[in-house]
Amino acid sequence: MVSQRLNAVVVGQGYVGLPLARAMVRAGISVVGLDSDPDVVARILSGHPTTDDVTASDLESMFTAGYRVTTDPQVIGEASAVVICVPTPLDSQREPDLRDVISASEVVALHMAPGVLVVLESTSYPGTTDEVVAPILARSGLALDRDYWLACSPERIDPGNQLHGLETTPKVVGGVTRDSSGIAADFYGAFVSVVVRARNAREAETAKLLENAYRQINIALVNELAQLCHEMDIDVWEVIKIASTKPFGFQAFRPGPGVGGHCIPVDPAYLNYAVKQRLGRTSRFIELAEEVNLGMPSYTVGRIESMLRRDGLELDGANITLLGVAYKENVSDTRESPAFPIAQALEGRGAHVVLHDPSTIALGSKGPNGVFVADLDLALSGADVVVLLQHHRDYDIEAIVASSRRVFDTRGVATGAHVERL
Ligand code: SAJ
Repeated sequence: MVSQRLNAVVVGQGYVGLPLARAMVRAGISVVGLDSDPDVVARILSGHPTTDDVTASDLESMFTAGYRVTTDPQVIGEASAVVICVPTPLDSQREPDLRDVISASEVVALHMAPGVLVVLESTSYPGTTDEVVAPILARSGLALDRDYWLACSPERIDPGNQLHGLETTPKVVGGVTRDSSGIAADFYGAFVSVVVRARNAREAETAKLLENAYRQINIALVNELAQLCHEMDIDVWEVIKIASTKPFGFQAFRPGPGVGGHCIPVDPAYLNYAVKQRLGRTSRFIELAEEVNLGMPSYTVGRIESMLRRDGLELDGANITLLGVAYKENVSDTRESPAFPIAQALEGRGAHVVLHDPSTIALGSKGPNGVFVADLDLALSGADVVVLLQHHRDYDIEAIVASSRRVFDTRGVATGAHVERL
């Protein structure tokens, strides 16, 4: 049984780890956030959350309830549960980069004491918990299912989602053994309303990748449909609106300028990697979806060019304003944002690019291309084309249209004689 020390260490205090720590604190669990980045720890200690989903007042309440944050891994030795929430990006070859998972597991193995449950929440390919994390923890000399337990519980945080939070989203848990599954399910049951017990870690890992491959593929479907409809002079936005009236068997996805974030463009590639490694072939669906979605930034640039050319203008020398640097609406995170490849391509064609986003964080993380302008009116003034990349709630679309010569709308929300939609 997990030792009675009801306390937890959450490794990684980013968009997954910090909301997780908050949920545990709210359930009365004593929580320490452990992050290897001193800047992250300093930022949290100064009362600034690392994710939009946790507010400064949440953080204050967490500290009042005893939450601590540190870079000192010694805290692992007193924990009854350690949850690993570190990034699992792709490397330059678009293959899984498990360096953070490996180093976090090594730190846990070095400091863990008997009676601890270890959980991997980072999204990874089937077999990561069993074949990467488990052997590292075994180096501790402690015995699985006697001294410690190991499970996987893939994160399901939807950044910016006001409706579904961690506590109210069913939590999948899969242990490397039956005992570990049970222990992990009991642990999560203390602060999540519904725990879904997978039979093992692999099924839990694969379920997560299905969830995100499903989104990537369906987004690619409507991105391709948008291009086909444009050429057939059919309004894809109306088509999706009509199809959405079907109350069953259809979920609306919408075209966009590209697929960003640290999940949808990344996680399916982890599944494809496992398929390649184990079966020596690839998932054609995932590869085609990647090709379509990764092609959307250049398709968007092509449409902007056509729009200018209809008025006798060229990209070269044009003033273009991009609205929305974050990777999706109403978030400030810019990871994998399509704004960057679009800005780079436009500048490569000689355009002068201005970028705007309502969130200062997004502005602070400027890419190598384009000039950030914090004031919207200034960003709009003089633009030959204003491109709406993200439909942030702070944007008054009608006012933007009224202040622009031309608007290229990639989100299907603007109307007007000088507005063109993706
Ligand atoms: N996008 C479209 N069209 C759509 C939906 C999304 O172009 O119809 C774009 C968005 O603009 C964004 C990208 O795709 O650039 C990803 O958006 P997303 O909302 O699908 O992805 P994330 O990464 O913000 O959050 C998702 C979660 N989203 C939902 O379930 C709605 C969920 O899949 C995961 O919990 C999370 O990734 C994760 O952490 O895996």
